[in-house]
Amino acid sequence: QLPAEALRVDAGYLKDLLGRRPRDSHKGKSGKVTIMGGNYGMAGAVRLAGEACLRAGAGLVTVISRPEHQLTVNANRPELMFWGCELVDMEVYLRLGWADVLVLGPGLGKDDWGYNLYKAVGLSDKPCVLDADALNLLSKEPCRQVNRVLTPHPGEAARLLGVSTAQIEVDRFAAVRQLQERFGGVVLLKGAGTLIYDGDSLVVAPVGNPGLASGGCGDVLSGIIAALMAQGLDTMTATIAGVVVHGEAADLAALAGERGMLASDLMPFIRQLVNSDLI
Ligand code: NPW
Ligand code: AMP
Ligand code: MG
Repeated sequence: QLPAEALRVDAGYLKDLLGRRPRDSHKGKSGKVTIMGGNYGMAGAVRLAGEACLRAGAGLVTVISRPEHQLTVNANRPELMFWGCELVDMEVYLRLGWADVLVLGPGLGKDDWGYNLYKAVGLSDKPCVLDADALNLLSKEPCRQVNRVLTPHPGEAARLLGVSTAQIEVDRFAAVRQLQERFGGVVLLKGAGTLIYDGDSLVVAPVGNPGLASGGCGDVLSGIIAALMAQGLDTMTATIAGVVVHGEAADLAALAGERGMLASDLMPFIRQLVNSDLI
């Protein structure tokens, strides 16, 4: 049952949203994003988030990951900048200062390396997107923050609220409200019929398709949202638009079949959609 106050969005939401780049634009003006994660075995997660971030229009994207992951992150994607971080020290804080927007979580893992990056982001006042393992860390050290987007799937939402995944799914509207009340900012509850709530507006985005039910698709979404924030959209608008771009890209990719669709298959369509208000 859709609450009366819920706003449904679809591809029409992208109309007149980004506009044409000014003639005098340059990479520094198109938004700088730093994406952190990619612990052992999960370098692909930050590679996917980084590539999606570039395709959604960010001017400069830096990935901070394990040093041994540089080749994986940059293979066939040399446009991504990379900083290999072994120890989380003062240099990390300086590098966070460079970015307009931070993403923490894709493939971050649960060890001290990930935890130290989580603490560094917590001390920064930058707008950020927290996804994946950053949400698992947040569930252990809860804190409220305004300038932040949380992107849990139902399993992560369950950890954040200390309930089962089934309890989240039985009333997704209640879950997204509770998450926002407890943690602040913009909360995006993933799944078929994504919900977005900022404490004021409740948005339902029935976009995308089951082709998205494969590894890496959520990592792509976090990169898209960060790119839109870095291009000047406020956190709520960027989150809604990001979900729409992601879902519509999935529908275009699924023309070749939902089964076997890969997160990487979304990339060319992300570019098409962030330019779609110009067509
Ligand atoms: P169940 O089984 O139903 O109780 P995890 P993860 C639930 C990285 N990745 N509806 C479901 O629970 C990520 O970025 C790296 C209902 C499921 O078993 C993370 O850092 C990749 N339930 C890390 O891996 C590609 C749902 O949550 C459980 C649901 C772990 O992330 C893959 C899984 O959650 C991946 O992105 C839904 N729609 N969705 C790479 N190439 O490097 C999820 N659940 O344990 O947090 O594991 O999401 O795979
Ligand atoms: P993650 O679980 O973090 O990899 O994120 C998966 C992404 O795919 C989220 O944006 C989900 O909303 C989306 N997704 C997964 N399954 C479906 C589905 N059956 N229909 C629509 N979107 C889905
Ligand atoms: Mg995920």
